[in-house]
Amino acid sequence: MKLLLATQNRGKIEEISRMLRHLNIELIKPEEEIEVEESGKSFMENAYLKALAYFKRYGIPTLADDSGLVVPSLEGYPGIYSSRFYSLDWGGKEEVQNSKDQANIKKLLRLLEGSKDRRAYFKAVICLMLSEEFYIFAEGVCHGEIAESPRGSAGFGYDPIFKPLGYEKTIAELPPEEKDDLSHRGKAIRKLSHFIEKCKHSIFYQRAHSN
Ligand code: ITT
Repeated sequence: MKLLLATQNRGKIEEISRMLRHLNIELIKPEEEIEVEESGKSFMENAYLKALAYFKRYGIPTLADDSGLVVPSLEGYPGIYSSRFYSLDWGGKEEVQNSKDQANIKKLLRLLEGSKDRRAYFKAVICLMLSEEFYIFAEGVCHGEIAESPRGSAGFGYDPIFKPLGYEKTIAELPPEEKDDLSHRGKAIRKLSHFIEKCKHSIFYQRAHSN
């Protein structure tokens, strides 16, 4: 079975590949960037839009992840805008100096300066599309709080400022496998991996008959 990972985010590719390694399926990384207008109002809608765009281009089972960091004291921002939070007018734009991730982090810390309520959660919705008519979703959430300053170098995105519930360390200070155990993406992927395992042979069967 081939499974296309419908994302341009290298951090996601690394994590999802690691978590599906045991299934022994061929994971395909997109060769070209497909422009997807993430016009949905929820993680679920955007995960669907990404899966559909890549499925239409490649025609093989496709897995898309839409995810982000939700901060209740900031009206839920960055939320579905997490990857381009730095560029939003909401909260004031942040200039990109080194990387977009760093600009996002800088903006979030600025907006939370002096704030006592630093609760936050990561959410991931994953869409597995087997055909344009047959697709399923799984979601995962990871609760925690925003640290006062960035620490650690593992992971990507907001990991250096996110402390999972019960941890003093940020996710970027944890080994990758520990992130997988507790992360939003890990939880969502584990819900789906049983399904992928069960259907991987029926997909071979369908493909053999369609050729
Ligand atoms: P694709 O759309 O190509 O998958 P993207 O990075 O734009 O890549 P999203 O629109 O889903 O993906 O935005 C997700 C953003 O949320 C991501 O860029 C990070 O800023 C943040 N994020 C999601 N999961 C994260 C994680 O595990 N650790 C840190 N930040 C995360």
